[in-house]
Amino acid sequence: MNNHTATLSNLAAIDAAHHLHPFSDMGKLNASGTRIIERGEGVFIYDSAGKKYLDAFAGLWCVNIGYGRPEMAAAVARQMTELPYYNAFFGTTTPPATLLAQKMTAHAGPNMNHVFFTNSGSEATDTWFRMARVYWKAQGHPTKTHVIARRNGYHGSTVAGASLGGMTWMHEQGNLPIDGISHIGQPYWYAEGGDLSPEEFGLKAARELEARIDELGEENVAAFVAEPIQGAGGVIVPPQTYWPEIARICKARNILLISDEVISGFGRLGSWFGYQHFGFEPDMAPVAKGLSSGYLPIGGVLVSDRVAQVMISEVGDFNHGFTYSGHPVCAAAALENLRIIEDEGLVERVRDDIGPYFRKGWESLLSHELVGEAVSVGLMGGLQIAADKTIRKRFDQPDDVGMLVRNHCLENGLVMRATGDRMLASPPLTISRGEVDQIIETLRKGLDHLRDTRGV
Ligand code: PXG
Repeated sequence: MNNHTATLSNLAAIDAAHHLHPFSDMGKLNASGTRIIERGEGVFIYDSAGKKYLDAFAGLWCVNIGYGRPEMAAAVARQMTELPYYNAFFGTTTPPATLLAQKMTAHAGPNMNHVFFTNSGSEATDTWFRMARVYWKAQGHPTKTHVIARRNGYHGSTVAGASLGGMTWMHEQGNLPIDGISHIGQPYWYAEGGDLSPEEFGLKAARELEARIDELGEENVAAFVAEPIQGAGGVIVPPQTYWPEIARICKARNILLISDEVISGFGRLGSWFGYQHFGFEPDMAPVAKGLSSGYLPIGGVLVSDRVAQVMISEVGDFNHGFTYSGHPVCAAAALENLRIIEDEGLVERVRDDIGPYFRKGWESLLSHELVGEAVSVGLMGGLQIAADKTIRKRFDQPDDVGMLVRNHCLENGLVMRATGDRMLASPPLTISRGEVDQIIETLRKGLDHLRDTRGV
């Protein structure tokens, strides 16, 4: 055994001794041991025991072009050799950063022509949060500072990100949310729609925004933020009436509309951005994940002409930025990733071919007695587990049922994500039809396992 294999065989112990993981109960994790992922190819990943998994979650909603692309490695190596780092602070830029800003905005619609670069989605959240307040102050409205977000939304893990997110179990750690942020309800018809039709409930959920703005006073509200489809919250697809009404309210009350595109950007919904799928125009849009398919960390905020014009002509210095804003190697990776998405027509493929195929398979699970709802847009799917689907009754221990299905899938070589009693899928955009079939069949067996275990 050479030193390398000796270290590998010992990796779980080293990990338990030294590595604090994100969003994890470290006591439990150290006791059970971490799974070590060593290699990826296409939609598959391989662990240190050689076990192969179909990754129906694309890493963490991000590996849009699939694993193991040699073109990505080559692009990164080229840039590393040419110029591994330079900043964008003191009147300088690098070719990849500038070209990436051009390429991103080319897909973002006629009114979205600027980008501010960050390293992550959380930093993108902090960036638009500050920019929104700076924008209103420069416009002569210094009191317009309050930001409205939604319960069960997710916008990151920094102080502003976790505050804007609507996860109360995150707020409990670190005295959050910070001042100037409040939350309205989510458009989760299955759980909260009662006797209303989805369309009626969509309007009702949207009008909570109007009521909150009026309560706070329009002169005190800077912005509203939402994910086009809640991701971490459970792939909750809003009723059709929701987004048009939200867009109307933001316009009527003169507040900025922020579309969090960290998951929905770069093809996942069969459009370049989620707002294009739903047909509205945001004022700013944070992005990350699929921008580089996760090969290197990079994010940013797409900024509309309305906001950019004020930032450029009226603000002077915007005192905000990161050492690695527009990092040339990460930007080179993102450029190559976007080239692949364009050249392989992955956005159109999701919209016209594999997305509809996935939806057909996903909806076939509705025949299962424990499936109350199976919704998808493009390659983003949410499946509601129900104790009695005839009356939309959920299990008493939602986290347990989701985890049971998830673990069964994992044992059978499929990585899925469970949020409570919803199963989430978000595979690479390159997935084949046969691989989609494999997701559906393994998930169906996981649901059978839940039925048999629960004696339903
Ligand atoms: N906005 C959205 C909509 C996200 O999904 C972020 C912002 C923050 O991005 P960064 O790059 O800072 O993580 C995210 C991230 C999960 C899970 O369990 C989801 C995310 C992150 C971690 C876990 O579904 N999304």
